[in-house]
Amino acid sequence: MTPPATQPTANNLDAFFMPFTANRQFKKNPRLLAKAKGVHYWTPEGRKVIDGTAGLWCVNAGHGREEIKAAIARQLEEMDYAPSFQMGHPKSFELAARHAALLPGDLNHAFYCNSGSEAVDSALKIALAYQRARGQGTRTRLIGRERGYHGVGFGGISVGGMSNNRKQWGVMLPGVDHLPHTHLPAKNAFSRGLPEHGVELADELERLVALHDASTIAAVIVEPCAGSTGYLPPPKGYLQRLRQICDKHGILLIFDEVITGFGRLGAAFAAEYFNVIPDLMTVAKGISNATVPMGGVFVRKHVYDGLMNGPENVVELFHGYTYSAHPLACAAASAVLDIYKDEGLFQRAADLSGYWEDGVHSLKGLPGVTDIRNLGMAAGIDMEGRKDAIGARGYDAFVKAFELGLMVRQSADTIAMSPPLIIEKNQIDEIIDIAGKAIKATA
Ligand code: PXG
Repeated sequence: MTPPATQPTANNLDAFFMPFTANRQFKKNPRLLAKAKGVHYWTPEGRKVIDGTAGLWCVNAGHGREEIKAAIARQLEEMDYAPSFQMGHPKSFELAARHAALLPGDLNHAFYCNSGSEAVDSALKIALAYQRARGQGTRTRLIGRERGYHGVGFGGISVGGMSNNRKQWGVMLPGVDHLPHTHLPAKNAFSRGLPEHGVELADELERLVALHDASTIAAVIVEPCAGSTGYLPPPKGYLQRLRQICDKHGILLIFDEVITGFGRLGAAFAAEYFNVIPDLMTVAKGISNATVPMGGVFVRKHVYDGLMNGPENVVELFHGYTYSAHPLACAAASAVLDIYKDEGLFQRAADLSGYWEDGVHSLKGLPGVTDIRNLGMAAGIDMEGRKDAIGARGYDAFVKAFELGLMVRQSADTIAMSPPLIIEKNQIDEIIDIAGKAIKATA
């Protein structure tokens, strides 16, 4: 028998059932990436593409980092795998202590998993288990937010608020409600940084408490800045208000920092940036610079302690993954922390964010651009869509940008950009230039 070809060729793209992709459209005209270094990708034909999205908001320290590669290789040599159920390996404890030291407030325990979706479902389960352990077992309701993205597990899509990610799956988890989203273009269009209007949208949580009663609500989960839906920084004072209402009613606050964590806002975490400490925080992506899949849930002392209340010989949380704290992921995550620290990348992001803001807002006035938003090293650009074809212009702009040598993300007719934090000013100029051309070409 002839062995199967190893090179992707025009006639063997069929077997891979691609995630979040129009498979048939893609396979007719594929966009392939074959090599990456620094802030660039190269296609198999050798065409250079600047990475305006840090992969999928995850390669914060840039591609092909030798230090991470070396750490993973060393770990693979030493020990490929060890279980974390009733066993342990040193690097997982070391990494958790390092994360605890980096985290604000008393967020000082780390639960590890392999993706943002797992982090979210783990956090929701920890929240429910905690409420039960403290004698509040009637608190089973979970509150998310419209336009929220919390990954693709059943918990995550239930609290999530993007209809395309929900409508195929029926009723999902019962007992979930949603806060309204915070996108108010009529009042806040072209805000630089935090939008002025909308703090009162946090009070909608009081309305949900009045409706359901606090005794039925376990937790609220929000992204500090909604990412996937097209980047929506929170209105001024909004997260602080949510924190106050949660405290008042004994509701846990979960920040999904899968995108905002590890430097995107110019601080280690959004919790630090906003000085609002959630009870639980979910992370992934930048935790390992996307080299080895990894996610995590960081929990505050009272949540961890609250779960340590039964007999000492009984498992406190019947939850975990074969690959929780995988040695290769821990080695990578530790090397990434060294890079973030040694290169001062979070501060670098803070220092560059003004230049980035000026750059993205220079696109105001291009045909059909209806809003531009930014915070830290990310931005969202809304474009007027085509009549009866939601998302068609956004898709065309994404393809055009790729043809012109820039990778952006598209959500309906919104373009999102979030470059690696090692980006240089002249490379920001290049990103803005190409994004502008792609927007113009698709008007
Ligand atoms: N929470 C948030 C806030 C996310 O942004 C997840 C959870 C899920 O992570 P995993 O690792 O399970 O994918 C995410 C993921 C986009 C895009 O285009 C964003 C994500 C994933 C893919 C695409 O904006 N975010």
